[in-house]
Amino acid sequence: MSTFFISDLHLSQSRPETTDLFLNFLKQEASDAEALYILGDFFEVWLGDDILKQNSHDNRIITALADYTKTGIPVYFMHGNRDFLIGPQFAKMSGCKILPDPFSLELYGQKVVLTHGDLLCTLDQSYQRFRRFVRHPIIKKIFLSLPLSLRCNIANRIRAKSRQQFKINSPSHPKYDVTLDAVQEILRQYNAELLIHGHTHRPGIHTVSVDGHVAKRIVLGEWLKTGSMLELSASRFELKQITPTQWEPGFFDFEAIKDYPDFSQYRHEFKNPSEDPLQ
Ligand SMILES: [Mn+2]
Repeated sequence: MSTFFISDLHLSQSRPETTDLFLNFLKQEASDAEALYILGDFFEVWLGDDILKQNSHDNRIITALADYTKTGIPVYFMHGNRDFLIGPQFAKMSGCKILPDPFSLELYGQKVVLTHGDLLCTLDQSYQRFRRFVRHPIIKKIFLSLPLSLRCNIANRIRAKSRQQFKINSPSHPKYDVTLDAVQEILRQYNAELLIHGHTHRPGIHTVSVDGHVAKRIVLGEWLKTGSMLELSASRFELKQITPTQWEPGFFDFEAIKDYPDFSQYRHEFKNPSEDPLQ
């Protein structure tokens, strides 16, 4: 039995292939998971639970999650910067349990800390200020009380501004990645041996030294035509690529998949448990 972690699916009706990939993932790869953790930016944008009444795309996903959680597999959901307005109605309908960010737990004897990842990008101070502002309970309450058209308008303006920023600084600019200080601090604060996050779209497994101890940082990748997931069990962990299993006309794009990073390098087997730095 193993636990699955995903993030940064950015589900939206404009990218139906990613939605199909996720719905298929629930039925296939994740069908025998012990638990599924979704670490934020599950949706491209979320303007409030009340829009569910009029959005068939999002309803399809919620129904699939509800069917999945009804099988007895718990799904834990953490907010990302794009879907931090997901609220209790979503949780009730989907059967997901919402976790605070960050969240720590013990899994297979290891102390693990989970976070979406934006909190760790401490070089981007203006974003951190913006984050604190928009997540203030009063600001959230005011925003959610606005008419939907106005909420869309505000969200579009914010996105246009962030696209503009990307024109000035390329997405590979260090300010869009985590800082070593923030990583060490969160590992120290939770006394954790393993940190799992997404957000940066830079999948990988890193070793971090914290006060003389060795810890690991696993970064989940974004979902496009293929997906990224971490499978964690008592004896191994693997950062895997998820590919569409069924050929559908106009959907399975070999050219796009060819360019995707090779995930086989992220496979780790613990032949001797005592050699495992996480044990
Ligand atoms: Mn994010």
